[in-house]
Amino acid sequence: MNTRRLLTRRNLLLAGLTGVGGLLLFGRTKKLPPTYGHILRMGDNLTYAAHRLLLPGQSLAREYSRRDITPFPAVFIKDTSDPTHPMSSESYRRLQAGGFADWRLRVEGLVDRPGTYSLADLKRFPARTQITRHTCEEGWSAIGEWTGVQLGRVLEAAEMHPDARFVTLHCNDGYVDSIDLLDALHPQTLLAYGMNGRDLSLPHGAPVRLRLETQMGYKSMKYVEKIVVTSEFGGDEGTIQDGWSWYAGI
Ligand SMILES: Nc1nc2c(c(=O)[nH]1)N[C@H]1C(S)=C(S)[C@@H](COP(=O)(O)O)O[C@H]1N2
Ligand SMILES: [Mo]
Repeated sequence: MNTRRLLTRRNLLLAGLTGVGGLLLFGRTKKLPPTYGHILRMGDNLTYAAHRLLLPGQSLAREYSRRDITPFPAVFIKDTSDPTHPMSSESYRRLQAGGFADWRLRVEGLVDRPGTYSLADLKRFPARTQITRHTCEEGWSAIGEWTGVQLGRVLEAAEMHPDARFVTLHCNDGYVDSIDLLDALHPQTLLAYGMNGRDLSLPHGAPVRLRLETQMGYKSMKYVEKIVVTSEFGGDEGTIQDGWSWYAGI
């Protein structure tokens, strides 16, 4: 195949829904199982294996239409009385008042191009909008419209190393959690900056939150400010320590 055809094919793939993930995952998936087998708790491991077996590749979460959108209750906000919580913090409110112009997202770890992105930088990537159902482990669910950049595109720009396996996200309220590359590169996994046609609000995680449509609501991290690519399982501080399962596939 000549270079031109290769490039065309690559562009076509990138334009497609599964392009980013498909390209990057090729040749990587076979390296995944041993890591999980050793480190995950048995229950997680079984759920994980079952999902990966039943839903190979990148099956999409159901998408809804505009008329299905429900008013989104911002129910899961931990203790916002802590003055450092983004909902209460003076400096965070100043950041918001300035349209988050001074906000930055850091991408680092096992990447050739670590970097710092402004909100405007993220908005320069192609945007994706999807209407999906958020399901909280506490028993409520709601449908909302999300707009953002596919996490896979940002990871692609960062040029991950071949041994990359996990992506850990750090949030301004101290929440830290990780996902595997399959979920990170899933076409519906977004760094979302818009909700229901507006800028993401502070209760919902402004300026940027993760939308992870393949797992329960608590994995859709709000106030994301650092992304670290790793080869080892870790960054589970936000879930396993709280008694929640690391893998919460739906
Ligand atoms: N940084 C951060 N992200 C978070 C949480 C949180 O407390 N902090 N709560 C999680 C939980 S349990 C849920 S159900 C959703 C709630 O999202 P919403 O407030 O937009 O409805 O955010 C998730 N992401
Ligand atoms: Mo939740």
